[in-house]
Amino acid sequence: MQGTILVIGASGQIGTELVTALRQKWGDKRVIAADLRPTDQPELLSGPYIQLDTLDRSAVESVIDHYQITEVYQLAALLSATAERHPEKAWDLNMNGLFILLELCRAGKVSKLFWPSSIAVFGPTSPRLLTPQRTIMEPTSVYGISKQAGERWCEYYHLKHGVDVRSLRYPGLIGYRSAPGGGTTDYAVDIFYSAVENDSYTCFLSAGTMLPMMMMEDAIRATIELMETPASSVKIRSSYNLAGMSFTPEMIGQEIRKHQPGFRLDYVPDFRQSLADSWPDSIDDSAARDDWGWKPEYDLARLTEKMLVEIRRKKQASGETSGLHGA
Ligand code: NAD
Ligand code: AKB
Repeated sequence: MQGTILVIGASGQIGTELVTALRQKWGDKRVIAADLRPTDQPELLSGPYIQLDTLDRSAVESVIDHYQITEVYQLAALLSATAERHPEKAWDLNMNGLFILLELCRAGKVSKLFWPSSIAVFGPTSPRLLTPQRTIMEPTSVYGISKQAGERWCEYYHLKHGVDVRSLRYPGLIGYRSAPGGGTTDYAVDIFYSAVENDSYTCFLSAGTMLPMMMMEDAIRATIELMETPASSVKIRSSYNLAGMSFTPEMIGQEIRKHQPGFRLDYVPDFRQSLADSWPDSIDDSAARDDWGWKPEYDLARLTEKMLVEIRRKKQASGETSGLHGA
């Protein structure tokens, strides 16, 4: 990679981890982290961090010029649950945030763009099991509609203008370094914090809701691997299906009980249930495997162990820190 990278939406769940991984690879100064919000997170402040509204085209362009940006990761979006509450804002951010970047690529200001899609592009009429790369896609959520439209725009800009845009349909992402924001799959992160803190959890999805999921480390690796693939091998310019594992809340509960036998799981489904019910159970990601060698590393057992160990470690460290402050 030559030049400088800009990550927009850097303070979010994925951004925080992606900035860390990119800085480890390319150095702190070559990765510019940007978000609407200010931050006090040390991992984001290890290199340049700027406050930026991705919907302000001239501000985005100035940043690209100033830092001589060659690659952009556009992560700013409203996720599924928040988008249902704010449809207009979601459409504006999820669409125009992408559109501005596609236009800047077309104008030759940026040479490569990453934009994430989601399993939410599928809907109740898509095949639920091993949902294929190309199939019926009739999303019923505001978020899914915006992601599907975004995919079409990405492919259009590639075919019509030769824009080098790359995308993954992420499943629900699970990590311990950063908190999720406004998604339907967030329960699969919350459950681990609650298990460590309270040995119990009340889930907003029903016990048998099967969804595609992935450990954050796998998702970050997939993102960087896709961006490093030679352009000629990136055959899909809408977005690649990407799979890690599939499980239900009850299945994570059983896995947690292997480490905490007394763990209690209750269910009070809310409006997010209907979003989850419209999404696939599992994903066929053979195109990603064939085109650029994708292979996940984490299964549910490994993910559960890692989440519990790391959250306990974090809790212990913050307890030790607050003890020091209190002394
Ligand atoms: P997040 O909500 O945690 O982070 C989004 C970030 O964007 C936030 O820090 C927010 O402050 C920032 N932002 C919002 N409006 C902005 C604006 N106008 N200008 C600049 N920044 C702005 O989301 P995430 O989980 O990190 O997801 C990132 C991307 O990945 C999104 O496009 C999302 O749809 C996609 N995705 C995420 C998941 C997942 O499980 N986390 C799954 C599928 C797809
Ligand atoms: C959400 O639940 O909204 C996201 C996603 C699957 O896109 N995690």
